[in-house]
Amino acid sequence: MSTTTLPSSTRRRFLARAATAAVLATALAACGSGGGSAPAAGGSGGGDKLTMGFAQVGAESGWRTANTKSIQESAAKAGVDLKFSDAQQKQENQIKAIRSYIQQKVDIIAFSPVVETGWDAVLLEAKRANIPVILTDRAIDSPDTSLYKTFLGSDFTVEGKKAGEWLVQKYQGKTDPVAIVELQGTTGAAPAIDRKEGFAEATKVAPNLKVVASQTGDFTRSGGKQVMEAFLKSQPKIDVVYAHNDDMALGAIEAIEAAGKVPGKDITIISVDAVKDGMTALAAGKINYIVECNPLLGPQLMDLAKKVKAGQEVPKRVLTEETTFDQAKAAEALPSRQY
Ligand code: GZL
Repeated sequence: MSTTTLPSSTRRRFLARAATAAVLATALAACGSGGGSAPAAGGSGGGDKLTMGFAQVGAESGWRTANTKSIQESAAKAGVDLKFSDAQQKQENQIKAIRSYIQQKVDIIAFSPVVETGWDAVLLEAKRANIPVILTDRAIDSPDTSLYKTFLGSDFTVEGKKAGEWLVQKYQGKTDPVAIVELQGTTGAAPAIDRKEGFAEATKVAPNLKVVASQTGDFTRSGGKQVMEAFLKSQPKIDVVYAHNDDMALGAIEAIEAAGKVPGKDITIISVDAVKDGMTALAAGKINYIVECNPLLGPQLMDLAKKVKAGQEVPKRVLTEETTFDQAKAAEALPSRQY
C-alpha cells in the first residue's frame, strides 16, 4: 500500500490525473469485455437488490439539499434499497451511521466526509466486514487508499483557481491594493481547504490582490452573514468577497445591504456552487461570478455501486463536470436550472 505523505490536495490532484486516464481506460475495457475481480463480498451477498448505507453531511446549504435529492431519487430509479442518515455536520454522527450500516450488513457504504481526517478506524471496520466504501463529494486525507473503492466528486482546488483567475482578469493592469475578505467553508473540510488553496495559488500572480481577512462561515447563510457583519466592522476597506459557497455569499449580501452598501457594485462578490438562489442573485447583479460545483452525483453513484457489487473494476477517482457563470450566462441558464 502506498504510504506517500504528499499533502492531501496534492495527492488528490495526483489521483485526479491518474483517474482521468483510468476513466478512459475503463470505458474502453468495458466495451471489450466484462472482466474484473470477483463480486464484492459482505452485505446481502448474492441478492440482486443492492442495499446502500449513505451517511450524508447534513442539510447546511442549497447544494446539500440538491445533492440529497439527487441521491435519493437516483436510488429509487436504480432499484437500490437506500438507508440514509443526516449527520447535522457532525463527524461523530457520520461515524455512528457507518457503524450501524456495518452491523446491518449493507452491500455498499457511501458517504461525503464532513472533514478530511479521522476516518481510518471506522473505514478499517468496514473493510474487515468486506463492505466496500464509496466516497462522494468530499475526499478523506489518508495514506491508505485501500479504505475506499473510488472518490466521486469535484476538484475543489480547480474551483478555487477558477475564482482567483477571474479576479486576476478583472483587475488586469491595475496596481492599486484590492482588499479581499474570504468566507471559508467548514473548518477541516476538503472543499474549504482546497478552495482556499486554489484561490491563493491563482491570485499570487497579482500582489495587489490581498486577502485581508479569512474566517469560516461553516457553509451556512447565517454563518456567512455573521462573519461578513464582523468584517464590515473590522476592515477599513473591503473591495471583494470570496465565498466558498453560495449560501455564505447570500448571507454576506444581507450584511452588505444592511450596512448601506450595494453588493455586486460597491463590493465585488465571487462564490462557488451555482445553486438556484445564488444564480438568481448573480443574474440580478448582486453577485459577480460563480464557479459551479455539481451536486447531482446520484446517477453516477448508483452506477459505480452496482459495478463495485458486481466485482467490476472502477476508477479510483471520478471527476464531475462543471462550468462557471457570469451575470449574463446566469440569466440564460436560470430558466432550465435543475437545482
Ligand atoms: C462541495 C460541497 C460543499 C458545497 C457547500 O462539494 O461539499 O458543501 O460547496 C456544501 O454548499 O455545504
